[in-house]
Amino acid sequence: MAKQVIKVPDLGGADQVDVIEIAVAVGDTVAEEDALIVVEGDKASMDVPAPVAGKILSISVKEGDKVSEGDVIGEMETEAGGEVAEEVAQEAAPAPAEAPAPAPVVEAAPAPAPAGEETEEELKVPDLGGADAVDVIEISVAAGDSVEEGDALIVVEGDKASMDVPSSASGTIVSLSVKEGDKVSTGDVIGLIKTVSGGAAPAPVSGAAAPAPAAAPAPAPQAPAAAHEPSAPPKRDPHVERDHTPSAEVYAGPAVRKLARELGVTLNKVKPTGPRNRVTKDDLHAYIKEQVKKAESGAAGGVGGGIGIAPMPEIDFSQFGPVTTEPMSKIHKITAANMSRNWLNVPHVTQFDDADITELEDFRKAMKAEAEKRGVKLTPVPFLLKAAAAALREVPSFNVSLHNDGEHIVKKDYVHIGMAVDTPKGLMVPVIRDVDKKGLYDLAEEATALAIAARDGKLKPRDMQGACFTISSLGAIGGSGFTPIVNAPEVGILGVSKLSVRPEWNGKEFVPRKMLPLALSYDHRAVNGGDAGRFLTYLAGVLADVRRLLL
Ligand code: CAO
Repeated sequence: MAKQVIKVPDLGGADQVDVIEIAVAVGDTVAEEDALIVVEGDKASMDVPAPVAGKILSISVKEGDKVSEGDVIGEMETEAGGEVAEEVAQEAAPAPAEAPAPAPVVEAAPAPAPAGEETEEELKVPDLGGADAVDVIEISVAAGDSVEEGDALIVVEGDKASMDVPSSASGTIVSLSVKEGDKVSTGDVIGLIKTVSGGAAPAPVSGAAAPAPAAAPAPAPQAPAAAHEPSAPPKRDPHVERDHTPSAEVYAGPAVRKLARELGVTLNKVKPTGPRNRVTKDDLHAYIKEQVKKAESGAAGGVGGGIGIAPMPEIDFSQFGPVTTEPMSKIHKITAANMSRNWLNVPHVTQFDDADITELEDFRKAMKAEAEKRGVKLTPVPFLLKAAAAALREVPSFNVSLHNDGEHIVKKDYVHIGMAVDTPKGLMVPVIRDVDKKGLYDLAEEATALAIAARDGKLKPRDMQGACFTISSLGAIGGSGFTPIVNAPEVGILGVSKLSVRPEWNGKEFVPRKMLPLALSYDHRAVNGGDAGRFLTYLAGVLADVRRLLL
């Protein structure tokens, strides 16, 4: 048994790469080539494999650290002698000066074009660090795209690493010769790029792979793809099949990792569908879509879990006393979803006022007998409907809906008003059409019929559609005020509470008056406070003197 110091091997010229994953723990037994850590540079991520089999004694790096070639990763207990760490460095290090230089892809370079002249040149796969026939797993550009030198063209993947293949020049992509799923090797043509010459020859892709002028000296021996840190896996044969566990749990290319970081997604939560359980960009998009959907349904009807909203904890209420759990009615569930949606989407403001309905009540009582003869119950509700209709005509900015495109307002030239009805199955809001054109008796009759239909469960969907505004009257039940929730896409709702007789100052003395508490909630995106003030003042004025309806 010997203790071995494990060091970061040659990173293909890359320096200060991020440790994005620690794939082992102290005490783990690993086979030679098992991933110890995963590092990521600007263009590629790669596993750093164990140089020998053994047991992890210590780990000197952690996620987020930056490492370079030769940095100590940790220590291993191995069967072998003490030379292993050195061997790794030898094996992975750049070829010594006297060693044969890596065979460069030498091609005749185009003669330097005069400044400003457009030329087309081939984009080729650079030195892949000995890898051959690697998979094209992503095409990052399309014909017509403008790219800068160094921008990723495609992402390729071998057995041990994935890497971006960067553009060797700045220009416009003319065509692509590869597609996802193809296999490419060093020197294969990726496509054509149109460049505008500044008078100098295009920059080489890399010392080893870029076309070099025929007359130019052979590039100095160096690690593969040094210009594209760390685009090549270590020289240790990266194509030997080996177990990726546990790093395989999050197996993704650098572009996907980058996107995941930008979106704040933890990659191991994403279901991989790519080859060898690779997380693809599509997987990431599917995950985000799913999360958004979840968040929306949480916001719409669930009990929390919307974007940025902590979900409600699950509580076992039986620990506090006896409970029974019953299913919610369909109406209750729909109401809950709508309320959440409206509460979260609509910036609410609620304005309050009291309408002096002393005279209205006198008139209503005076007309009660006549109404009954007609088979109609004259409550305050028909008066409220009529007054709201008049206010909607008077202040038309309340008779609108916000268009879904966020850029238009839909103005309505009809006045349909919803009336909240409390039913044993839940809240229902039937709609009375053309309220502005109907008389009080008709409204009273229709309101009663709709309330009965709602309580009997006989409303049809159409009976509950098309309202411009809603009235929610809790007057018969009680309470001195409440803040109703706007029933979007309407932009206003009137909450009516129980009238009370109060001493009001008439300029000379306090006199008893019947005051009706009103609360007007409105969507502040559609309606401004001034209009809301005018609307409620006008409505209260109509209720205070119903003769105004005649004007
Ligand atoms: N103050 C004092 N008394 C009032 C009143 C008020 N604001 N509004 C109504 N009343 C009186 C009525 O005059 C009637 O008394 P009389 O029989 O002596 O005339 C009594 O209360 C009962 O009225 P009603 O309920 O039969 O009829 P209505 O027209 O007042 O209301 C309806 C109809 C459908 C609006 C009502 O029955 C209802 O369901 N209200 C609940 C609405 C609701 O749930 N809103 C909350 C929505 S958000 O959760």
